[in-house]
Formats: sequence, structure tokens, C-alpha cells
Amino acid sequence: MRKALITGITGQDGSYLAEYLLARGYEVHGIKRRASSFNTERVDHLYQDPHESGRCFFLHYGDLTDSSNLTRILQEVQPDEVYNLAAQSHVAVSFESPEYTADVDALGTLRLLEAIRLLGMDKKTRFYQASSSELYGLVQETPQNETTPFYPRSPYAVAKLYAYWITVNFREAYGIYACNGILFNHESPRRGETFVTRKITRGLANIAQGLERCLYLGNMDALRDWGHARDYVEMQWLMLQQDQPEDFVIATGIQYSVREFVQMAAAELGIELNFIGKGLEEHGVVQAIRGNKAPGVKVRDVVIRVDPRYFRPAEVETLLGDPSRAKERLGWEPKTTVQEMVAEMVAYDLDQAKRHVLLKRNGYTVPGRQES
Ligand code: NDP
Ligand code: GDR
Repeated sequence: MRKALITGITGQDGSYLAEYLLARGYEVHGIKRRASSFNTERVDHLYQDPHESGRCFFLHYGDLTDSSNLTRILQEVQPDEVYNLAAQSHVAVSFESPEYTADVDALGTLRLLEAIRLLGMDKKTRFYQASSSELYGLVQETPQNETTPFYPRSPYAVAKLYAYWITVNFREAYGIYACNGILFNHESPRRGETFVTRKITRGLANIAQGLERCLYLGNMDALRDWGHARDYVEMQWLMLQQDQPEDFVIATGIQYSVREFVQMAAAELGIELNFIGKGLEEHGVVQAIRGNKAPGVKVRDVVIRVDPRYFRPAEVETLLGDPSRAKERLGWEPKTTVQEMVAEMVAYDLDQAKRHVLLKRNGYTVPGRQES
């Protein structure tokens, strides 16, 4: 039975990848962080009772900032494949915690690679690095492919740039089978609630159910190439099954704005939006009102406002990937359209919102929610 070790298994991609590998007959090991409350919600359905025999899913406490811990886990597990998905993955947060982001996202990658090398596992263990389209930042050409120059625009992207190159360096210097998946944005119902797509589907579902009044967003003109996380983890596996290690761009090749994403989600919910704002105007400016009414309507009709707190010190305005190499060499293509993905995310968040309405109606408090 082949063994895989996934860092970041409790995250969006980690949970889909674990499902994918288990379905392919792997023994799957994951690293989870110690937290003061449960943080394994995305993989709880995969949990197997440690008292039962025949287990193929294991979680280990660990952290990418702790090399002794990473070395011990690697030595114990002896994985055939390591998927390094763990990261402080929020671009805006990286401006607030730049040093921590560098420690985890850049040095964490080095710690794993160096542990593989020092343990003498460099001929046995294959390594996947979760690289990012954020490397392109201030884009130098469109669409972006594997040869497009990088221009990172955030502490997150700069840290990921180090991780990208240290992965290439260990491949060239020590012959480790190591590759970078340069993945463009990918989303799902399991996406963290503070990334823009999930914030929109969750916020609008709550508005549709009367749980919230208004959704506050930042730069609605930002353009992204959004795919589905479930499709993208298949590519992570495929990259480790080739004869030679190579880096690949994974994207759909189609771009939408944040504003268009709002429109798609609203349409799924049957919310009629009248967009009256445009661009990055001053605080609280109205972007959209509900229903087909003229501007100057009552405050209760306003459903989208811009809040500059969500602007970034340096923004990545546009990203569009060219996945031709992945299509040609790996036969990979995304299966889910953005419209299908939006529908899936909205359906999930609407279901959650309805549950919360039921709880409220029966006098229970709804955990972790803010009414506005
Ligand atoms: P998530 O934020 O959903 O998951 C990140 C994971 O990393 C979580 O399991 C988190 O644990 C874990 N983690 C964070 N810090 C540490 C640490 N110090 N030590 C150990 N584990 C840690 O990210 P995604 O699943 O969306 O993304 C996976 C990877 O792919 C990330 O590296 C991300 O930067 C990269 N990426 C993502 C893209 C996307 O669009 N989703 C696109 C391109 C790259 P916990 O659950 O405890 O917080
Ligand atoms: P991104 O994703 O920064 O591309 O990084 P995010 O969803 O956070 O932002 C996408 C774009 O939307 C704009 N935006 C907002 N973003 C957030 N989070 N909240 C808002 O209210 C909001 N309003 C507008 C942003 O300014 C940005 O332009 C994601 C992460 O998963 C990274 O880990 C990964 O590497 C990249 O995708 C590819």
C-alpha cells in the first residue's frame, strides 16, 4: 500500500486530496495543528477509530515551524509521496503577519525538503509543493504560463516564491523528485469563509434568509481565474506520477471579476441585484441594491457596500492562467465550470443559512455568526 503524507490536511485542498488518495488505495497520513478547539471539521468524515484494525487514515500533531517534529513524522511514516499544502494562505493576513507567513510558507517548505534529504529519503519520497498564481502578482504577460516571469505583490507571495525556488533547487541539487503546482484560485463549499468567493456565497445566502442585511467587500474589479478544488487536487496527484518531475500551471483559462462572481451567486439565489456603484469609491459606497429600484432607495435595500478595510496595500488586479502544458502532458482538464461551482457553493451555504434560521426560530443561539 502506498503511503502519502499531507501537510495542511485540515484545509480545503487537504481534505479533497485525502479523499482522492484514500479512494485510490493509499494509506493517508496528515499533519494537524494543535488548537484549543476542534479543527478537523473538513476531514471528520474520514476519521477512523484508532482502536479498530485496518486503518488507512492517520492524523499526527505537527507544525511547519517545528523541524524536529517534521523530521520525526517523516521518519515514522516513511511516505512515498509528500504533499506540502500547509500554509498561512490568506494574502491580506500576510501583510499583518509577514514574519510568521515567511516562517511557515517559505522556511516550512525548506524544513520538509531538508528533512527528506537528511533522512536519506531523497530517492524514495516524491514531493509536491503548493505554489500559487500569486507568484505572478503584477503580471508581466497574459495569460500566465510556466515561463511567465514572477513579480510577487505580498509577503505571502514572496514567501511562496522562496518555496517555489527551494523546491526547484532541491530537485536540481539533490535529484529529489520535487515539483511545483502553480495553482490559480480554486474554491468549493469547503473554502475558508474569509476568501472572497465563499464570503460572497455565504453572505448572500444569509441575506436571502434574512440573517444579514449587507455584505461588505473590497476591490470588486479584481479579476481571477477560478476553478474547483476537487478538480485541482487530482492534478496534484498526477504531477507526482510522471517519469520526470516538472512544474505545471493549473487553471481554467477563463477569468471573471469579483463583481461578476457576486452576480452569479445572486442569480443562483434568485436575488435581483441592481448594480449602481463602480470602482473603488469611498467608504461604504453602495455597490448594489436589491430589486429593480432606482438609486436613492432606502438603506434596507442595500446589499453590497465597499469597505476599504478589505483593500490590500498592494493588490493583484488580474490573473489568468494558461494550462496548456498540463493538458498536453498530463491529459488534465478542469471538469467543473465556474457556474457549476457557484451553484454548489450557494446550495451549501443556503442549506447552512436555513439551519441557522431554524435554530434561531427555536430559541437557540447560532454559533460563530455576526448579525449585521
Ligand atoms: P487552507 O487555508 O484551507 O488550508 C491551509 C492548511 O494549512 C490548513 O490545514 C492549516 O491548518 C494548515 N496550516 C497553516 N499553518 C500551519 C502551520 N504553521 N503548520 C502546519 N499546518 C499549518 O488553504 P487551501 O487548502 O486553500 O490551500 C492549500 C495550499 O495551496 C496552501 O499552501 C495555499 O497557499 C496554496 N494555494 C491555494 C490556492 C487556492 O486557491 N486555494 C491557490 C494556490 C495555492 P488549520 O486548519 O489548523 O488552520
Ligand atoms: P487571493 O484570494 O488573494 O486571490 O488568494 P481572495 O479570495 O482572498 O481574494 C481574491 C480577490 O478578491 C478581492 N476581494 C476580496 N478578498 C477578500 N478576501 N475579502 C473581500 O472582502 C474582498 N473583496 C474583494 C481581493 O482583493 C483579491 O483581489 C487566494 C488564496 O487561496 C491564496 O492562498 C492563493 O495562493 C491564491 O488565491 C491563488
